[in-house]
Amino acid sequence: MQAFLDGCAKSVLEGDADAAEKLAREALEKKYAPLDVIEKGFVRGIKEVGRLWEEGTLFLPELVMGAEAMKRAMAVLQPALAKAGSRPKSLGHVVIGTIEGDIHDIGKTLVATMLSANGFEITDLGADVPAAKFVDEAAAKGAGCIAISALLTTTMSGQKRVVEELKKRSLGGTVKVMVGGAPCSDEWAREIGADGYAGDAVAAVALAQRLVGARG
Ligand code: B1M
Repeated sequence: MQAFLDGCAKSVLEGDADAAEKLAREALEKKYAPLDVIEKGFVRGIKEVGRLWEEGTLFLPELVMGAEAMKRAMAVLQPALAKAGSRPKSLGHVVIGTIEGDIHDIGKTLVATMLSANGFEITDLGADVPAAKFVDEAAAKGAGCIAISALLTTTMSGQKRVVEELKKRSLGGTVKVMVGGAPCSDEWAREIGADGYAGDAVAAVALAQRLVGARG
């Protein structure tokens, strides 16, 4: 199994989308747990790409190719992930998206899939979403929670704007806010008045259950 996971990480590191897709299909054939293959294989690869890019060993085209490989693998694995945990009853409605100015959507989509697989109804607004749009959608859908992803230190302040927008419309407290993404933390969530922070997709499910799951 470890050699297989190493191969998954390598396919992303080398920006080889065909290999990544092939390995994702192989994982399904071998009945490996999709979340393990994503987190311990492909995500390890994309994190290494990010690290090498930051230290100047890789360049932007290679970062883009790594992301493409990652997305091709995710496209194969995400439906299986959603099916694996599918639950008939809705635990509550979550509006999710990546904040304005930020196009990173791989982690957000993984979180959305995991929430859906665990019984939450999801409205996924995609990436580069203005603060007001989160609030508009939550109000329109009667959502109990807004989940905001931010991967850039320059965009995370947008999460605060969502909290402020909720307060402005007297929805603060009624609609819970959870934040996530690499630059975020528990401390950041507290600082901006969000209801919680989750470090990965599994933690995001637990947090959503705590914040809104009990409401039914
Ligand atoms: Co960019 N990028 N990128 N990038 N990128 C980072 C984030 C960076 C850390 C790389 C680095 O320097 N090492 C850096 C940010 C530095 C900073 O702000 N301090 C960076 C930069 C600078 C940039 C650009 C500015 C580069 C440029 O153009 N000069 C540019 C920004 C464009 C923009 O958004 N306006 C850019 C572009 C890109 C690509 C398009 C090439 C591509 C994104 C493709 C896509 O998403 N469609 C990309 C990628 C792939 C990365 C890295 C390498 C990987 C991100 C990823 O997909 N990780 C990233 C480095 C890194 O994160 N180590 C990097 C895998 C994913 C499963 O993990 O998203 O962390 P993650 O999600 C996790 C958790 O964080 C959590 O759960 C997920 C699953 O476990 N989580 C949540 C996420 N959202 C959550 C929400 C929740 C709860 C949990 O509830 C609300």
